[in-house]
Amino acid sequence: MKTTPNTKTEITFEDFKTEVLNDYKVAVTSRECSLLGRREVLTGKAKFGIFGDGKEIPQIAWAKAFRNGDFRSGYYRDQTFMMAIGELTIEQFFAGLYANTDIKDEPMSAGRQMGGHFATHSLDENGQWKNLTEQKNSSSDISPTAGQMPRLLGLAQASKIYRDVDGIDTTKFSKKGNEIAWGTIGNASTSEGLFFETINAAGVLQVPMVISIWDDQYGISVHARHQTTKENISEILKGFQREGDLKGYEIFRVDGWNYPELMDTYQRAAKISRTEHVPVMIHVQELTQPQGHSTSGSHERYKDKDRLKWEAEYDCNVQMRHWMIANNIATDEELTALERRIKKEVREGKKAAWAACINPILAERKEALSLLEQLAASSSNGVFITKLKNELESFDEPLRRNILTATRKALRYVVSESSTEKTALQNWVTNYINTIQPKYSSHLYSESPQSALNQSEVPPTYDANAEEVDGRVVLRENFDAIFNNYPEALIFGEDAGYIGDVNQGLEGLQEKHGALRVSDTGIREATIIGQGIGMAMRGLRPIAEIQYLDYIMYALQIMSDDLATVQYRTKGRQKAPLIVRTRGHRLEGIWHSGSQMGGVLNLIRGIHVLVPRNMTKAAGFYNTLLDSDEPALVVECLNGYRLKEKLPNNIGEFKTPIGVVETIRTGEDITLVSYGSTLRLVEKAAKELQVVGIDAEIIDVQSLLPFDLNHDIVKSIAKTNRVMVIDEDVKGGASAYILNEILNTQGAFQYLDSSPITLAAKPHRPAYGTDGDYFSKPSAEDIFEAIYEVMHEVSPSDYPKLR
Ligand SMILES: Cc1ncc(C[n+]2csc(CCOP(=O)(O)OP(=O)(O)O)c2C)c(N)n1
Ligand SMILES: [Mg+2]
Repeated sequence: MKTTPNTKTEITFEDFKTEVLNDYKVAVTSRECSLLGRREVLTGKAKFGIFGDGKEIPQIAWAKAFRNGDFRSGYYRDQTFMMAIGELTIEQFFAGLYANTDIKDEPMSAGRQMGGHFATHSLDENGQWKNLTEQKNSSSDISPTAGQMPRLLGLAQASKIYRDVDGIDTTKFSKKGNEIAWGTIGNASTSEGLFFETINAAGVLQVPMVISIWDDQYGISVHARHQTTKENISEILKGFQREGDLKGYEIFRVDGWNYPELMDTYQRAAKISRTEHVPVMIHVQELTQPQGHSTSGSHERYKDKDRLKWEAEYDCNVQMRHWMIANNIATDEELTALERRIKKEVREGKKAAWAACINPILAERKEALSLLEQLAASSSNGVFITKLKNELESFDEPLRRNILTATRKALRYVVSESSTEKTALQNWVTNYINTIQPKYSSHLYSESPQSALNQSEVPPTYDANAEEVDGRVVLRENFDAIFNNYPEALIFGEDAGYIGDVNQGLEGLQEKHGALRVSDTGIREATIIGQGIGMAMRGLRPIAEIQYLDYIMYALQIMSDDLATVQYRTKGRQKAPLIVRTRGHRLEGIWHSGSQMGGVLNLIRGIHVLVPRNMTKAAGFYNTLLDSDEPALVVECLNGYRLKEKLPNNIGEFKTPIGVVETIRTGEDITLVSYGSTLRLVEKAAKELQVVGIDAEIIDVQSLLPFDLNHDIVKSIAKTNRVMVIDEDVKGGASAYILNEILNTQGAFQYLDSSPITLAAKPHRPAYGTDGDYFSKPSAEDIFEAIYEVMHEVSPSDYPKLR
């Protein structure tokens, strides 16, 4: 059903006619899918529908300009484009609507995302890169409006890096950086900060990005007058237009119902962006939304009669039809016949998609029914079990939930019976859950051989007379090795380039490795992450630097919504192994010593969260991560750059393992669990406790996500029978997360002789100054006293009250 790309320069009128008719066919097919899709939701076969109706013709024009190797970062209106590039069939469209969990039927997300969220496969079934230059690529969509923008920046920047940086193996990723990253966004979503941040950054970076704005004057029910100054986004962005030597954008405006003009505009846009690496904006105006926003409402509620009348007339498919007739491309009768054929084709495709979705579930139900029948015959509670069986049998369109509800409830009726039928059903249920659960839960993290968990530790080694250097020097030497060893690695962030980061961990490296690989960015945390996501999706190994942990809040949304879900939402068919480097915890004042680790941990499941206690550990994490295919956040200790560390002699080679804790002090009386900057205070307190006869064991968590995969903490508690978790987040934050892991995952409660305790910071932000810190976060005295108090409870005579 694809469109033919516009490559020929001279074609006959017959060729031209065929091409235009084929374009119209794609547009009408897409529209029929939208119309029938809506009906499928309203009749209950599908849960929710959001479609591409009213935006068909510009997407046909765009598809013709889109080449192999190019990338899309768009949103839910782009179904016609996906069909036109040959990446979405009628059956696949409906498979998405029905949430078919088989990736062969539903390649966009294996049923994990609602329909209208598109993707292509960058990875094969083993998680290995496909050749992206030989296929048309779409990064996987997310629902938050404008959330596609930061990633778009990185997808475009990758072309620049591939074109301008020497030494990278580009085979699977780029042909001389000639790829365009194409973005789409709705008119209303341009109100989001992420849109403006991305537009500015792409203008600064001068990357091959073409952003189309689908303007239908509305964002659900809210009119442009509430969304956009002057109700016109390209009008207010005029200042971005490039002029002479002043670099900027090329900006086009075009009506969305004008087929020939759209064709021309997209070809011109592509040429400029591809050859000159200039960002282009195409404001596609006068679009419509024939069925309203989604299946959740009707647009008659907020559009007046005049608008509805105008929309019917200027429907882009209708206008294209007029144009074809007026230009002798087809007659009304021919088009009517074509439309009828397409209707039938879509109906048949829909039917096939439904069969593919429901048949496996019907087969599973059949098994369950047979087991229930046998159980009923053998049980004294047969009547009740038969009732469950009949209920399950009565569903015309059963869900897996129905199957499990019936079978699991049936087992309750035979709890005190024993029979082979019962054992058979028990085994079936367990096996069924084990088979089905991964359809919904796999691939939160990489399941490929390059998973970070498959990387083994390589300890740092030292010369006998190893030099003691500032921690930041260990990092700098290691980053230098990384840029030598991995030509595809690059780092960028605020002050990361010219001065080599605010703590000099990159000192001199821009001069050595070039301003494209060690670079300064604007102050724009969300798009710094977006740069990383997009470049990582195209085979580069970006390290995005967020200057301080406190400011990761600006980036957290995109880390949570986009980066953390890439593998999961594509069932392992896309990846973005981005390393996010930041520094945090204890320094000075409210915004330079935050430790909002609980929030971070809970929001970015899907990204590893690593909290090295010193710079050697941090460097080892970077080395591990570069050999793996997963995203991670590394939080360096902000107060550790000037502390002395021995310089290893295997810089660039030693690796800190992920998900492994380290016991940094052994003891018999209590296990202290902590991480990062707080550890130094815990160590100090432990030394002081030794003086009063309390022997504490200290464990450095190092890796919060994943957490202590070998369950070493519970082994320590089995010895000490007591545990305290200490950190500088608020109570209920990361310390609560850690305690939950220790008690619930590791089952430590059975070894405890004292109540488990968390010692954390005050609930307010940390106050400025040394005393501000002392009275806001756990101090060495707080830690000492809290542990002493535990031991006082154990033996008041040995440890009399301190105060
Ligand atoms: C961050 C965020 N806020 C709100 C929503 C709910 N929402 C979904 S679509 C939409 C309107 C988008 O309008 P527009 O960008 O013009 O795109 P259109 O649907 O008109 O093509 C809204 C408010 C969302 N998905 N994400
Ligand atoms: Mg809109």
